[in-house]
Amino acid sequence: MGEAGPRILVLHGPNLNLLGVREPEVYGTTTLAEIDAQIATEAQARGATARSLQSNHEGALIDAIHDARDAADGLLFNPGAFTHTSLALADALRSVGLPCVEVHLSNVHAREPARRVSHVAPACVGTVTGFGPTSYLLGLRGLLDYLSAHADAR
Ligand code: CA2
Repeated sequence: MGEAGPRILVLHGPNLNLLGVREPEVYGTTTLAEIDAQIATEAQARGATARSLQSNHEGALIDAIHDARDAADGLLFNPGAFTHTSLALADALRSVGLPCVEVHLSNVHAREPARRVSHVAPACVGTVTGFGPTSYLLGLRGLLDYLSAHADAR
């Protein structure tokens, strides 16, 4: 961990670039830029820094996870629908060994059965699901507390 405090990489998966623009009845009216600004403010208040990246491409997300090995101390990750399909993202998380918190806007357990399955969750230290944009802030809090508690291990 650097002197500037923990460095958090926030990753958003497919279609989340449309937040606040399409289907507000399902995913709300807050845009991704607004969520990223809230995360950055909250991170700063906790002495951390947060950088955000959204991609609709599984390979780009895998590359970002690999790059995070040297550039971040922890990951906050909404893998979108890749959550339910991607062993490759789970493998990438395991391969870098960085603590990751999985977050979802919707309560995936209250939706279709296929969304109750997460391939990513077993490679994460925890999951927050169902609180809209607040899921990210709760996840950030959990991740920063986890990093403080495990500071010696890194
Ligand atoms: O609840 C979540 O955060 C999800 O990761 C969102 C994914 C969904 O496939 C997961 O099961 C749960 C979908 C993101 C789609 O985002 C949109 C945003 C605006 C309009 C349409 C889709």
